[in-house]
Amino acid sequence: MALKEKLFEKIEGWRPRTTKLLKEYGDVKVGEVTIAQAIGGVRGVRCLTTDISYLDPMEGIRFRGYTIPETLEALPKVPGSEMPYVEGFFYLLLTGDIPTEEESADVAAEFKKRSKVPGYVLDVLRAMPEDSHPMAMISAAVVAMQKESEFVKKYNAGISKMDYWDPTYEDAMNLLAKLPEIAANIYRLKYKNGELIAADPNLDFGGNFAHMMGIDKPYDEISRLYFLLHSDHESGNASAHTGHLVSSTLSDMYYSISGMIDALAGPLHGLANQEVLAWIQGVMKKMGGKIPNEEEMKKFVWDTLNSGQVIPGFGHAVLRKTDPRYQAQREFCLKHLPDDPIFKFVDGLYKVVPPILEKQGKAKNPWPNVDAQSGVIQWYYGLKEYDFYTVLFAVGRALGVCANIVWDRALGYPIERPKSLTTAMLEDVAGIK
Ligand code: CMX
Repeated sequence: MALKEKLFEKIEGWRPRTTKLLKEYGDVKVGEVTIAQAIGGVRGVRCLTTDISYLDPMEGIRFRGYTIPETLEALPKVPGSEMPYVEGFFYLLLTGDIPTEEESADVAAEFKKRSKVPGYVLDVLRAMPEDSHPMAMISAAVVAMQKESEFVKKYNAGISKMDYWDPTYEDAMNLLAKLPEIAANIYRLKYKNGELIAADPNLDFGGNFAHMMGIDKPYDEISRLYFLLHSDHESGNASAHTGHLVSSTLSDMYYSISGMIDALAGPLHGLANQEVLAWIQGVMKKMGGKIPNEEEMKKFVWDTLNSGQVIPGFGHAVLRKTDPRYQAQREFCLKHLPDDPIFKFVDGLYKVVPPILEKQGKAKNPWPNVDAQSGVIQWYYGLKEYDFYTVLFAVGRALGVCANIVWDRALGYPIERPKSLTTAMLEDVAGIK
């Protein structure tokens, strides 16, 4: 069944569940909030709802109930490729169903129809200072397209609340279809003398992105894997939550995804993937280009910690085990680039860092996250400009956040507005005189 039709069927089936929970069980308690949580970044407070993915602290992410290996196994593959269509994966995120080959191809055709990037986006990108960060560029490119929003047009014409999901879905499809070209253009503008490569209408989302980047096979495979792995991590992480929060005001998809990108650009979140490579390069420079041995690595890790910095690519707010997104990329490396020196370095860190973080006794999770491994693969296949890495994360994350926002509208989630307390009020709650 075509994506939009299937989505509507799912929405109609889902709405009574949300309405029943709200109307009949609205007073049932989900949990309590401690002072540590009110001060400490709302960590662990269960106060959001999403059905697109769920993050178990020990097991890691499941997309619509499927683990990463199950997702990769179940989805229809691009012909001649080991990896699934990103387009089919978006079908899964939106509907919860594994698409058939035909349904996957339908979404690919829909994206193709909507993929032409307006000329003014390039003008905006070209007008930005040469030393603009690629994340600032993609955020600006997305928000520049805000005037295209179908939601805004329909809202201004007086659409019913029950139908908000429809133009929101249109905005999601229109925006996602353009992201590979926008991202590749940013790369070519910034690092390849502005020599852009035209899209190939015969290629899928991941394949076309690799083509427009100007990087040979198997970079198309990495792109598909990368976009899928980075898509969603339930809705409390900073980028997904920002997208949700912005859209909860009925701001459209363009504003929401631009905000999502801005949150992802912080070094404690998506930017950690560039930080990992920068850190490794820094160490190698100090070693005169040589890969440090285990003892030397331990010293660099302690030096970094003792200078008050975090070890990028390690730790997580929810996970308490090695991130399966790290594992999936590690398996790719073991298969395709087992002897690469940077991979060996990162693999060495996998042995060295967790016991040190445990000994230091601060990080609740000493294990590597998705960002520890992702730069290695990019570097190996020729993408050495590591301040571009988070843009790849952003294209992937947009898939999950767009799916979430369409469902937020479908289920009528209200404007988000947690309650603040003052320090004095917390002291009162604590019984401090
Ligand atoms: N290196 C050194 N110290 C770390 C650490 C790391 N990798 N991870 C956590 N800690 C420290 C924290 O800074 C904190 O120290 P203070 O008490 O001095 O403030 C303490 O351990 C407790 O933190 P936590 O509860 O374990 O972790 P948080 O939920 O507060 O933060 C995260 C999670 C990811 C921001 C943190 O682990 C970190 O900074 N990691 C390095 C950056 C990184 O890889 N980010 C990417 C995460 C994945 C993503 O979103 O892309």
